[in-house]
Amino acid sequence: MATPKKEKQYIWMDGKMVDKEKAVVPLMTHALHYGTGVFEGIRVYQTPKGRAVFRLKDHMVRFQNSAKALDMKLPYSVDEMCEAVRETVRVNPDRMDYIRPLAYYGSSKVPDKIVLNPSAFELNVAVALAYMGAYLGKENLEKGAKIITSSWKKPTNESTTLQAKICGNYVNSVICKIESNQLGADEALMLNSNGTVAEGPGENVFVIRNGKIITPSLASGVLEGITKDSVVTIAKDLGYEVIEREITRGEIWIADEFFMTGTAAEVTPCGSLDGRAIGNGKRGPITAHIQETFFEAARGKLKKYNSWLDYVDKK
Ligand code: PPE
Repeated sequence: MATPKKEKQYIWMDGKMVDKEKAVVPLMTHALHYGTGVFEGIRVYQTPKGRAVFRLKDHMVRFQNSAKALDMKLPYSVDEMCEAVRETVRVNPDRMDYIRPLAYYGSSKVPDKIVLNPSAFELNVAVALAYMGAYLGKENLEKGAKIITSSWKKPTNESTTLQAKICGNYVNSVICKIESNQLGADEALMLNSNGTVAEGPGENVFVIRNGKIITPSLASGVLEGITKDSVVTIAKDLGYEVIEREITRGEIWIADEFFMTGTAAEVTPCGSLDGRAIGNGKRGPITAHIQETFFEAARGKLKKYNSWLDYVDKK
């Protein structure tokens, strides 16, 4: 393949680099009707050594695991998917900071069929790029986001697997997101059906009380966040105690600090819940410490976390 020109955009589709305009899917795609796709979200950061993909392998391992939930047999290995991602970043414009791998059930192999069981449908895999910027607003990275408790609950661990990033699961997140934005908030806080705190529509959550950092475990109905894992590692390295346990909504009102983490959200402090200030209503000192370290690590400024970065630009 000739090296594509930089100003154009490309999407990797089933092993080939395709012009973005030509990367289209048929209307009778199974995933469009039933949400039978799995996806990832990965950041690309600018570093002194060019662009770097953050924790690429960990994301592609999770991608393979998500696929298992829908009994998808991906025709590409983790290493092959990592290379597909690197190549897609290389051929696309520099400003694209977010990677979206997607595997989905496509067209029926039996003519004219549309049925729930996806076993007779093609399996397609793609890697696309997007521009994300600051997910909950640039100013909120300092000021703190406004969040509300969603009136909708997270699906339970009994109704689906929340450890997999299944497209259809995200309808719940979309409903919560619409509700929070319509009520003037930046983001929703989702409780589980036990009434304890789960996570945001696309973020894990952390509460800080008396210098200790607390985050819900998988049993609360949360995704195994890769940013969460990075933040836990950083927090421990900085000497903080990190505890995984259930969190109640009421605890957030008496917390000193509260923040959300995610690939898109990075480390975003939250200043208020349901109109009431959390702590002093601003980004707190521990959140700031962790956030600053996280950004330095992601931007290739801390040797210690260099193994988290996959440099894509050949120098
Ligand atoms: N919980 C959920 C439900 C979730 O979707 C994400 C990622 C996280 C936690 C944090 O996981 P991690 O990215 O591995 O730290 N949400 C992705 C999708 C966001 C979107 O709007 O789309 C993301 O951040 O890329």
